[in-house]
Parts: sequence; structure tokens; C-alpha cells
Amino acid sequence: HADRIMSMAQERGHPSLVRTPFFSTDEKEEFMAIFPDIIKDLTKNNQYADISEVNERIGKLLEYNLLKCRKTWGLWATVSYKMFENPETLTAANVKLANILTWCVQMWRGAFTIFDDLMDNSEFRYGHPCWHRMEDVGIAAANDGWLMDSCIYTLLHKHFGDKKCYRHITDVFRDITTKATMGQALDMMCKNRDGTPRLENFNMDRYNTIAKYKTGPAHTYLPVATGMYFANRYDPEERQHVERICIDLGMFYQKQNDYLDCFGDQGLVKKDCTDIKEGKCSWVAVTALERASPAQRKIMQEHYGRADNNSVQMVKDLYLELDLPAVFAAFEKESFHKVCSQIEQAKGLPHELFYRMVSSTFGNAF
Ligand code: DMA
Ligand code: MG
Ligand code: MG
Ligand code: MG
Repeated sequence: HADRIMSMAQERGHPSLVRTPFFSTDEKEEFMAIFPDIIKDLTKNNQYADISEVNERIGKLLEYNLLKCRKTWGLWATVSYKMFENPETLTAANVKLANILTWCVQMWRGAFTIFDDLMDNSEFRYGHPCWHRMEDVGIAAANDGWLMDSCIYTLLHKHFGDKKCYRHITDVFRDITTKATMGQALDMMCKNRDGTPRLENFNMDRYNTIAKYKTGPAHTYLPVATGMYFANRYDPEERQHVERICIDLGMFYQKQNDYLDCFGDQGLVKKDCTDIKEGKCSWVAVTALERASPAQRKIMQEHYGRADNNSVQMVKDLYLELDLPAVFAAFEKESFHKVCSQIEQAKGLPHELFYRMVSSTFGNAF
């Protein structure tokens, strides 16, 4: 990863853009240190003492789904807060509050993932069984996802309820939920009732619309906007710049996620990859169909969206025949330069924040 991003950064004449690790050890430790308080706020110390059984379930739900994941992803909220905040108000107490926002972002992602794994029929996530596959969970995972989502608003109300930023931050969470669930609805509508994929509807326009909703806003705009609002930065023009950069980063992230689902190193991806057998309208499938001859299209029609290993292998072989790794590499480079020039043009924004996000997002696929 470091080599790839380094070579793209050098091409841009901007080698200092590369910064790993993306978060310092102190940043991670401060963030993890408040987890027990978060659990207490949402269980023992909540107002529902008469339903201790449910509180116990919430505790387990949060621990399983938040501690096993890529914990640092939401940390962009804390980092964003620090970079947007005035030095005089950047106090330890405020950084602690920013870390609560980061946990809210993690919970949003955790809930979204529970629902996503349920709908995608996935078995593993972060190297562990998906929540819905745990004993005593099953379809109750649908309610657990909602429980986790409600924890976000409990925390926001408790810690930010009396602040000017409260309405702006809750609006961001609500808005992202609306968009992401609409995107997931479109994603699910790529199949016929019998579960077979509607290949005739697979095209890059539709794909981009799905990614624009289901991932674009949630990936980086959610944490960055919450941090920005907590720093009391409300300029609409600034927000627009931030949104444009973040959505492009998110769209690229989804394409890379789709690419990795087929070509990723299993040891690193840590989930079972279901896109081919579930017949997903993925970047890989759409790109393959765009480039396929009539005979190759027929292979897709016969084998895409089928669970048997032979069919999955036929599709993978076709992807290689169509040179998709090279197509993706070229696309990655183009997206990288596009996002970097948007950052360069956005005056008055903390460029360092966006470059750090660029270096964490790009270069993960090979
Ligand atoms: C949903 O798409 C979007 C995200 C970013 C989780 P997906 O089902 O391809 O996600 P995943 O590959 O993580 O299951
Ligand atoms: Mg999925
Ligand atoms: Mg999905
Ligand atoms: Mg995926």
C-alpha cells in the first residue's frame, strides 16, 4: 500500500502527501479509553433500569460489533474536529467530546454493517462471524441494528444537546442514514424476485447512482462533517467543498471495495466475498459487461449470481480475460489525481486532513 500511494504521490510532485500511520498512538489510545464510559452511558446509566436484560444485550451488541471492527475509521471525526477548531478552544475536554462523536460514527457504521451483512447473506466480517450468525441472534439482528442506531442519538442528546452544533450534527446523521438506506434499496433492486441478477439494468450510470447514495456520503463526509460542526464551522461554501471531496473519496472507496471483493487478498479483506454469487451490481461486473463481446456477455448471463464454485470461477476467469486489474489500476490513478486537484483548489480547508484521508483510502487494492 505504502509503495503504491508513494509512487502516485511522487507523480503528483507531492511526496509529503503520504503519511502513515494515519492516526497517532495517542489518538487511538485516547479514543479507546472512553469506550467503558460509552457503554455505561448506554446501559447501566441509561433511564431504562427496569429492562436490564435489554441493557445487557446492548452491551454485548456494542462490544461485539464495535471492538472487532476496523476501530479507527470513525477517528476522522476527532481528527477533523482538531483541524477545524481554533487553537484557543481546542481543549482536552473538547477532544474527549470529539471522541464521543467518533464513537457515534463507529456506531453508525456498525449498525449499517449489521443490516448490510444480513441483506448480502454474508457470513464473516473482520475475520469473525457476522452478528446475525451468532447464536441467539439470527433475524433479531434487524432490531439490533436499529438499537445500535438509537444509541447514537442517546449519546448526542446527552453530550451535545445544549450546544449550537447539536441540530447540525443530528441532521448529518439523519441525512446520511436517509441517503445510505436509499442507496441500499437501489442495490437490492438489482435482482429479480427469484434472486437472479437483472443484468440488463447493469450500467455505469446506475452503478454510480448506487455508490453515490450508499457509500459516497457515509464513508468520509459523515465523520468530517460532524467534526467540522463541533468546531462551529457552518460556512455553506466550505461545507460544499468538503462534501464534494468526501463524496468522491467515498465513491472511489466503494469501487475499490467491489474490486477487493473479487481480487482482494483474503487474509486482508477478512470477510467472505459474496458479490459474484449474490449477483451484485458491482463496479467489476458493470465494467466487465461494458467490455464484453456477445459471447462473453453470455458467460455472465449463465454464471453471474450463482452460488456454485464453478460458476464463480467462470466469472473470475472472465474478469481476468477482460484485463480488469489493469482497468482498475488506471481508474485508481485517475481518481487519485482528480481528488488531489479538488483538494488543491479548496482554499481555506485543512488540506492535511484530506491528504491523510486520501492516503488511507487509495492504494489498498494491490
Ligand atoms: C455497502 O456495500 C457499503 C459499505 C461501504 C459497507 P458492500 O455490501 O459492498 O459492503 P461490504 O463489502 O463491506 O459488505
Ligand atoms: Mg456487503
Ligand atoms: Mg451490500
Ligand atoms: Mg463489498
